[in-house]
Amino acid sequence: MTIFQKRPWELPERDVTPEAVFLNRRSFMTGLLATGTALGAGIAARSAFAEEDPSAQLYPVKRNDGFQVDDRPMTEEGIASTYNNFYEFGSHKQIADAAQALSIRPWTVTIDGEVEEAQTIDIDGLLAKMPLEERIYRHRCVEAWSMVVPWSGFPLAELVKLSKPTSKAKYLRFETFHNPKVASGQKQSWYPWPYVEGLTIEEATNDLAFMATGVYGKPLAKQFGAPLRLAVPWKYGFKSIKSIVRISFTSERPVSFWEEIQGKEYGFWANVNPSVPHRRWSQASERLLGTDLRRNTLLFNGYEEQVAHLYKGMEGELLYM
Ligand SMILES: Nc1nc2c(c(=O)[nH]1)N[C@H]1C(S)=C(S)[C@@H](COP(=O)(O)O)O[C@H]1N2
Ligand SMILES: [Mo]
Repeated sequence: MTIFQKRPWELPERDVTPEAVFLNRRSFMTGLLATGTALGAGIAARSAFAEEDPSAQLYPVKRNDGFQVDDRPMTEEGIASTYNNFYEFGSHKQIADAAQALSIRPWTVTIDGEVEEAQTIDIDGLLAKMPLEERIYRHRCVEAWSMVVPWSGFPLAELVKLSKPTSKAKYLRFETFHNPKVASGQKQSWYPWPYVEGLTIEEATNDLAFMATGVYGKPLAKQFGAPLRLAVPWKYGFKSIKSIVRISFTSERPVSFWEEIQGKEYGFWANVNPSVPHRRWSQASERLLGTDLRRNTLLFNGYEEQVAHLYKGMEGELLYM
């Protein structure tokens, strides 16, 4: 298979041009035909891994009807779980099989920085403590595709409470695992690994900010960012950092992975706004993953009512990139 090694920030572009979408699909189909057996093996391996997940018996969890999407259909699991962005496993969308190499037990999350006391929490201990629920969220990638996903997990605000931040804590800095031995993308030294993202403490304690631990009524499959990923649906998808190992409370605004690579295109705020184009393409509409439908993109991805107040008086900031 030919994989063109472009500079990372050029890659998304092929997804926003119709020709590129066609080419992508065709190469995906060709790839499927060519690797039929390997893919079959991958699916078998995936379900074996799923059975080993010690949190499997926690799911499905009760749906919170306060978080529904009624303007578009839910994305099929088979689509959402085979078209992913997870650069640790490759700068293309078909990373699901490669991601199975990630070991998700034991898994700990370290909480440090501006907190009363730093702590390292075991994921299963955390899951036992947190109020798990299911929420259906929109997800809008900066590359102008989108999906609707039923996440399971708990409000990030609960984890903030557990962390006991000091009065100096203004931001949360999230970090993904770093292990080039299993994640071959992390051997590519031009990326500033590990993947980092950040939120203000006001954003993190907003009701919509969610820590996903499951999806489609099961523990998160690895390609979704098992065992713990962020879901901040009013922001472009790259803010929703996967496979988190560390959360630091800081007084200074953290620099996120994409911001460090290409700050002119990917900023800290990254709130969805159809009328503010990316420097290289329009953000006015989006392709619904797994369909040929396009929809007009919504301000704050349809969550304006819940989050617009967070940005009052910040007109000077680059809120929408
Ligand atoms: N660690 C890490 N987190 C990540 C990414 C990544 O490459 N690495 N990609 C982001 C991007 S651009 C998107 S759109 C979503 C994709 O999530 P999905 O694959 O579950 O659809 O994950 C985000 N979180
Ligand atoms: Mo994305």
